Amino acid sequence: MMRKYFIMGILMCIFGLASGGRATAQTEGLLGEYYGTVNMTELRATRIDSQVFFDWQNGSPLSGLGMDYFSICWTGFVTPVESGIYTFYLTSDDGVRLWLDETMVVNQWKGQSPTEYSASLTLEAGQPCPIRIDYYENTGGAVIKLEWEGPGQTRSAIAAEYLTPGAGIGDRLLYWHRNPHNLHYYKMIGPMTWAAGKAQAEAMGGYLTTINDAAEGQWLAELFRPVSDAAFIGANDIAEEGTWVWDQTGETFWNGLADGTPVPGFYTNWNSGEPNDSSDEDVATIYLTSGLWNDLNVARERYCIVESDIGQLNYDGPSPARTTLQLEDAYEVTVTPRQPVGTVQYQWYKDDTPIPGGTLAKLIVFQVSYEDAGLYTCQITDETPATVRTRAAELIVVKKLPALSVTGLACLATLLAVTAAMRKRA
Ligand SMILES: [Ca+2]
Ligand SMILES: [Ca+2]
Ligand SMILES: [Ca+2]
Ligand SMILES: [Ca+2]
Repeated sequence: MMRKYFIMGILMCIFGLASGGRATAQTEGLLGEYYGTVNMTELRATRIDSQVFFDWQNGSPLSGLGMDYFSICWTGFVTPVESGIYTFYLTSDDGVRLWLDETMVVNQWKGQSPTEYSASLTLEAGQPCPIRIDYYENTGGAVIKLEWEGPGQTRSAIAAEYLTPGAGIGDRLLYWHRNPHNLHYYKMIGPMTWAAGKAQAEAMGGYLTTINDAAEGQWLAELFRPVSDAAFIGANDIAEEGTWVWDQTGETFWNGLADGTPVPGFYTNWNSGEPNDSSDEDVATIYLTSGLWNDLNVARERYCIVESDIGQLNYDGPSPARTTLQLEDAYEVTVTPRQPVGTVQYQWYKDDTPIPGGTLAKLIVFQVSYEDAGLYTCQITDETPATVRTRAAELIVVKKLPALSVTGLACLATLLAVTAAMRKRA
């Protein structure tokens, strides 16, 4: 068994930045994540864009993406050579948001013909400043242009030499998102009932989110607003009507209806007139547009926000997800962790049995046999420590088809002709 698995590592090309130094040529630009929906879900492609200065008109930004109904997130850093006040200009059709130095400075997430927005910020020479642009295209023309002007810099597109790619945000419905304020991880699942969301959250090592303060609620609303208007949180009064508890700890934080009282020390953010227990409502949602809360019936289905205090790992793959091979072909399957911390360890499994020596990102099985058909998963672990068992990739093995020779084809044609002639006579 051991001999059969040849494992190859993926060459990790690290383009190191000398401390405080500029990016090397290979990494200049911003990381663009291209999504197949206007909600920044269904990640279709990532690439480094040397500039964000596009007018796709009625076309598509890349193959695999439609002409309409897509969204893009660009992340990275902008590093000026002179200190001073810089003005950033965004021209967008349709919606756009801009973050500079982790602060949202443009929030125009709406359908619109090309419209210019701007924001100014003091930058220091040689200091990378985090930048992020969210963009979506509905229908018709599609434009997104990022420009700047500042000391010794006339208004122009930000050239690649001032840009360094970031890590991206990933798919909101596939990835865990780390909150830089409390270092917890969050993921959106669903839509489903509150009870189903609770069960899945616990299976993932988390819980339906406890919103501890305004900062956490606001961060969640900004993060998941593109996906949905509202999502379930851990608040509920299932056990006792009017006694609102957080599911994670069971602690009571609110007593009564809208005219009730908060338990001292707990944060609450009910919408006006809520909770109202209208026709029996025992679980709470957060409106992602405003951050306000509402109680809802347990039978309703919504997206659910999962919070995790333990490290969580994002990954792409395994790729390909499904492979059909003939006997003796070679099988290759790869997983790609995103933004792991420190050294990453891998262990591949076939049908839940560890594969000896299957300990790198890429698994290769030379000359597959029927016994190799099955489901392949990989346990990925980093130094957070976070660990995840990936989705499964399926391998199907079929009989080796003999190559048809010219003679064989000629015989077949003759046979068919003779059969047809005999049928006609009969
Ligand atoms: Ca448009
Ligand atoms: Ca929390
Ligand atoms: Ca209730
Ligand atoms: Ca309500």
